Amino acid sequence: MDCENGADTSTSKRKLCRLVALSFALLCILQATLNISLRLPFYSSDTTTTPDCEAIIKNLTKEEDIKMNELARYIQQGWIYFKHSLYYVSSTENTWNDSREDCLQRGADLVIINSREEQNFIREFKNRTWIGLTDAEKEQTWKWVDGTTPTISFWYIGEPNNVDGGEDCGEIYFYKRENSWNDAPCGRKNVWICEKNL
Ligand SMILES: *[C@@H]1O[C@H](CO)[C@@H](O)[C@H](O)[C@H]1NC(C)=O
Ligand SMILES: *[C@@H]1O[C@H](CO)[C@@H](O)[C@H](O)[C@H]1NC(C)=O
Ligand SMILES: *[C@@H]1O[C@H](CO)[C@@H](O)[C@H](O)[C@H]1NC(C)=O
Ligand SMILES: [Ca+2]
Ligand SMILES: [Ca+2]
Ligand SMILES: [Ca+2]
Repeated sequence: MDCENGADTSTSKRKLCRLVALSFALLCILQATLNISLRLPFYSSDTTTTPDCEAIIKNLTKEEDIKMNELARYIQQGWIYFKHSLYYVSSTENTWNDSREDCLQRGADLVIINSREEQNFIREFKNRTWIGLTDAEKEQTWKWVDGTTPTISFWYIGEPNNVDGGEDCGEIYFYKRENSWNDAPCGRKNVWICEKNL
């Protein structure tokens, strides 16, 4: 990977190149730790361009090496990698607040859904799950746990409906449908999903 030299001196290009290198390294670690053979669609037809995992890992800077070790640890603990984030699905159920607290203690936060792809990825877990969405601060003003307003949303028809004035926490309820979000009482106990951005 020709990251450092050539005409590409602009920072964003270099950043992108670094990101690609890190993604390769991550795949290498996935391959090593899970002992699986990843068949990358864009490499399968041309084996000569398959990244040399050992060489790439040896070439990582110290900072990147620490980062990769951290990633490997998350993956060994059962986190799942998808599009530059790691996801953790709880094996127990808890209230929205306690679920969020668990995510924070894991160095993450409740999942923030930023795209249709991510929404459909989360639905694949096929469970009723808390997401990082709440209108507890101001009724009907929905905010993600990072304080942002949703740019894309997937409410089920008729939701959010704030039943009995007591539904301030977002969940994936009707996961069989793309539009699957519901507002539920925060004290309900659900499975939860944490997301750690990389
Ligand atoms: C590792 O770094 C050296 C020196 O920067 C470079 O020549 C080589 O191509 C790199 N190897 C890989 C696999 O990135
Ligand atoms: C949903 O979560 C509950 C609670 O952990 C679990 O018992 C159940 O098996 C899960 N369902 C699926 C489809 O994973
Ligand atoms: C959740 O936590 C917030 C802040 O820590 C608190 O203000 C709120 O009362 C809690 N809600 C519930 C339902 O426990
Ligand atoms: Ca996200
Ligand atoms: Ca509400
Ligand atoms: Ca509702």
